[in-house]
Amino acid sequence: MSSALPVESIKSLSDQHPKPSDLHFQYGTAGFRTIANTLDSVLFRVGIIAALRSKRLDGRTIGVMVTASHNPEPASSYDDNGVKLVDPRGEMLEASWEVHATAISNAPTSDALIEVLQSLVQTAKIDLSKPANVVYARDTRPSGPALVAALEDGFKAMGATARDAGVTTTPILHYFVKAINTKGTKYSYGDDSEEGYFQKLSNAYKKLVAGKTPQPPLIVDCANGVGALAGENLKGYLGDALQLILENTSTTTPGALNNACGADYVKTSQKLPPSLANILQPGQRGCSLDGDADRLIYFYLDDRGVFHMLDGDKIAALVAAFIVELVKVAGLEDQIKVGVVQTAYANGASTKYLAERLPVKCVSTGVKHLHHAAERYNVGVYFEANGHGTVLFSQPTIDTLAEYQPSTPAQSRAVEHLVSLTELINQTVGDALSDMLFVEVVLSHKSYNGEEWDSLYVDLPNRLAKVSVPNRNAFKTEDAERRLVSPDGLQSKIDDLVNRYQGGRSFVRPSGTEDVVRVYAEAALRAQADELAMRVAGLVYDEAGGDPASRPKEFL
Ligand code: G16
Repeated sequence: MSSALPVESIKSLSDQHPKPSDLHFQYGTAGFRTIANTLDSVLFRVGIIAALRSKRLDGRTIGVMVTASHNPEPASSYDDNGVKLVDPRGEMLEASWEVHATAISNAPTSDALIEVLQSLVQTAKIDLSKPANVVYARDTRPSGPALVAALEDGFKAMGATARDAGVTTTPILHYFVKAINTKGTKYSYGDDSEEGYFQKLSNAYKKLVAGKTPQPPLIVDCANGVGALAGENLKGYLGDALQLILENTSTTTPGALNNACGADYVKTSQKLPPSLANILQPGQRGCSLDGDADRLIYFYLDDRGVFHMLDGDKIAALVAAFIVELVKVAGLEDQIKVGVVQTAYANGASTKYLAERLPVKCVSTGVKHLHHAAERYNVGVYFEANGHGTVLFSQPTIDTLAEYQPSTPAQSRAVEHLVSLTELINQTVGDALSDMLFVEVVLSHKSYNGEEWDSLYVDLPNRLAKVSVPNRNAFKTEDAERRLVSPDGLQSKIDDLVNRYQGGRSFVRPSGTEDVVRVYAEAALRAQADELAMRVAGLVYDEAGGDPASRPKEFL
């Protein structure tokens, strides 16, 4: 193996993937994400970055996922796509490499690219004689295959050994990365195949619900995305243990992905996907995945047919309380401390409910922030209100569970359940299918229907809005994104508005995945939450210097 960069092969392939001169790329909250037909050079370069990252980590396998998750896929050339890198334990790319990825993606020419790469090799002390191993996958977007071809050219340029995991969900790709890197060790995460993943989840689920009355069938809105394929697979492994009714499974219909369906639609519009209107019956549970199946939102219709949403906050409350109870029954309260991590989007009522029972921490939006904060607890439960989340069991906690000698049958059952939960939960990243099974386990143990789960606490009415602005980077935040530091003076105007609403709370932050600024507001009454959101959005619009002619009417 050569110990120098393969300059000629990088150059000649890079010339086939030129960077558009007028664009600036940024590795953000969810990797690179923008209009698909501008991403060719980015994908090629991500192939190179993945290979270098693997070499830097002694040849450990790095993951690459091509997806734009919940973003729309209009049937036009303006559909979004994206790509993100996964580090060896299945977690998001280390922050310092996000900066390298951004610099590499913006080198204007092939020669400039070589220069940036050379400098990275030096500063990051990369031993180029090490092997490079990568595993990659994509979601169902039509733009995926061409982008994957560019990515493969990046691997080829570096001589990396790359395994194609095909079309699969983001969480399955994360699972693969961890499974490959722990293979044959005492920390083996599971077999590095889809079969291994589905077996692991379904076996754990079956153990956890053994002896319980089977749950009524569950309607699953697959967002017309890759979750439909994984859901179909999972159904087969679950057999009679849980009946899944998969809806919105049109993975090949142009423009159908995330369109009026999926977790983001349900969370943002607070409505049932119209496609489920004649399917979901009063009293029945349903849930929505997003386009790459890493988010989950539940819902139900009450007796009067009124829609109720059970979002990431409600999931956190349900599962955290269940884990705390198991730890207590097991007699491990003193050794295993459970904590919860949320973001500013968490409903104020959920934070109050959780904080009365557990330590709760608020961090900035973005899985990496939540994941790292959750790692500080023995058992860290993290969920974003948008339905992205998971539970992390620290290695010492897993060891404690393995070594513990229960003294009663009840203790022993509780420990067995906790061990099964460590198998059921995809601890690498939020996983809609794994989370869905976890929720079903808790509902089954507690004999809760949707309404009983919902009654754990009452959500404060809230509203999300987004505002298109000429430059979202002009918006800078502090205090876990709860306050703006720029544009100058805007936060005090928001404070003045918020003070006029009973139970009012609102914040503004630039999105990391879309070219917009997001606005969140909550208040004691629904009409007030809506009004506050619209008024704050109006302030944002004015402050950002948007064209008055395009000022949205409802903001006036
Ligand atoms: C990604 C991130 C999430 C984040 C979401 C929206 O989700 O992984 O942590 O909440 O984007 O981020 P923003 O408000 O900055 O656009 P996904 O499901 O799109 O990968």
